[in-house]
Amino acid sequence: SDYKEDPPRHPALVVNSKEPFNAEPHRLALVSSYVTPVDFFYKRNHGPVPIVDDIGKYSVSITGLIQNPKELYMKDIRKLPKYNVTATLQCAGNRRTAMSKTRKVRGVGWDISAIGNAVWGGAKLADVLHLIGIPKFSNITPSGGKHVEFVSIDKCKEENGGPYKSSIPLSQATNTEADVILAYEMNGETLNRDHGYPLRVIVPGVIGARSVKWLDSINIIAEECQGFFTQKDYKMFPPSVNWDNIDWSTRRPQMDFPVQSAICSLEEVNTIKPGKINIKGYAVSGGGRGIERVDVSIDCGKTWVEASRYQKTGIPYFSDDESSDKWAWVFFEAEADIPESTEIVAKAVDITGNVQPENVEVIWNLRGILNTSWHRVQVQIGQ
Ligand code: MTE
Ligand code: MO
Repeated sequence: SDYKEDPPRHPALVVNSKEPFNAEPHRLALVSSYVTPVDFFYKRNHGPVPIVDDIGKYSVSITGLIQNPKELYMKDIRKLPKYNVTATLQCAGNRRTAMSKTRKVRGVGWDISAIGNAVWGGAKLADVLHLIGIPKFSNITPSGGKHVEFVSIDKCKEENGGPYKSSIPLSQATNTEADVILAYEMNGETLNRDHGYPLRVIVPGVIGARSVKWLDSINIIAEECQGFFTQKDYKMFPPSVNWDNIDWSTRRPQMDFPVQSAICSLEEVNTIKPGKINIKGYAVSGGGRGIERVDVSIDCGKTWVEASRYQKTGIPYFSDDESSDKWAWVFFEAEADIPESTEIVAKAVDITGNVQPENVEVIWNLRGILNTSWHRVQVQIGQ
């Protein structure tokens, strides 16, 4: 099969699906470094990893509702100012396995590690679009373009063998502050094949599905992308909607990620000796909204203590600190004395006061996306 050409992967990854390849790191590995090493960064593919072997010939075509369509080669993109944006990427399906426990959902099963934080190096999309004559901070082009569609090189069954694609609003694409990047580097190294070599989009603060890998073309279009992943997937439906009564047109494609947190220093069920334990995990919100607070409970959510927060080790994180990484997760940590078997819970609050929902039931949806419910782990006292 085409999967024979897929790149080698780190053996420590938990593989949720082999073909296409979907894998995540173990919980503890995830919080062992603020910038996730490439090898341990979750991999979410919808088809075989495409091969681009002649980088000199590789180009991105920019077409659609613009005056002068253009082919941009790697050298053209590298000529633009280079930015390094530290941004957390999270799959909308992160924590899906737990959502499936209340009622079955459809999709790849993920524990809590379909998320990672990387330094993405590349050109700003706003600069690329400026190069072809679209001013910064545009809402519409003279010919009526309002959305920017990213089309990949890969082929997936959801698109009947066609390429993966999705779109974002032109206003976001041309907003230099939104930091949308065409990345050719990840953590200071050339982007690897699994993560989109030679060029991928990074849309900070938005569900991973919009950050199209293996970029082939950029189309300026009037309506949002009509492809599968924008119209027939990655939409959040109410718990009443099932596969018999679903009407995809009634919901908008998910963009910003809601506030999320998870405990990574413990498994779902743990056996520990009575005494002190370290509760450590990540918290992140969408749209560049910082994390205001992380609350931790060691009595199933009856009482709470505030955890400490940091991005760089040893430096406390404050959501209004100019020097913090706006698009990146924060780690939280709390020490607790556990005398008896209990449930440990974490919930985060972002700067606008959004809080994670208490139960998964109230946000259950048939595609199993956006499980941002309070993260709960069980500890049992034993030997
Ligand atoms: N881009 C292409 N071309 N093909 C894909 O399958 N998967 C998307 C997105 N971009 C995908 C893609 C999804 S759902 C996610 S969560 C992220 O890429 C995953 O990026 P990663 O594999 O670098 O972690
Ligand atoms: Mo995803």
